[in-house]
Amino acid sequence: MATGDYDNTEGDVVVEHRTAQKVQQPRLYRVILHNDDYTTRDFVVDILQSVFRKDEQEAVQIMLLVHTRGQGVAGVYTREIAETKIHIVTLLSREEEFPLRLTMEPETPDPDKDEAAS
Ligand code: TYC
Repeated sequence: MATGDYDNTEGDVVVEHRTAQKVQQPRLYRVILHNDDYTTRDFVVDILQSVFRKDEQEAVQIMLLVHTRGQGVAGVYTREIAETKIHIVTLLSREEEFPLRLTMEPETPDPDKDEAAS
């Protein structure tokens, strides 16, 4: 190969080094906390700190938002983590005989669904 032949005009074989790589991002889900009249504010702030890893200030903010608006986002996770957190909080809540309810909803679109198709 001619030295300095960077434009490959002499017809040398050029090896393509790029590799086709498509990394699928995991689908994310919002865990929604629902208001009720019986669960104590302290319990909600506690689980937001211990299960959803919020600091006290953010935990109080989320609790008050749920209390006034009816629902709010406790966190965004992959499906299994969201399900596990809902399960743990529901168990802790029932131990205290609170009716606290949590649901989850997709944050990101289903990658298997063709968005162009209607
Ligand atoms: N509304 C409850 C009360 O006044 C507090 C509360 C907040 C309950 C958020 C549930 O998800 C909830 N004790």
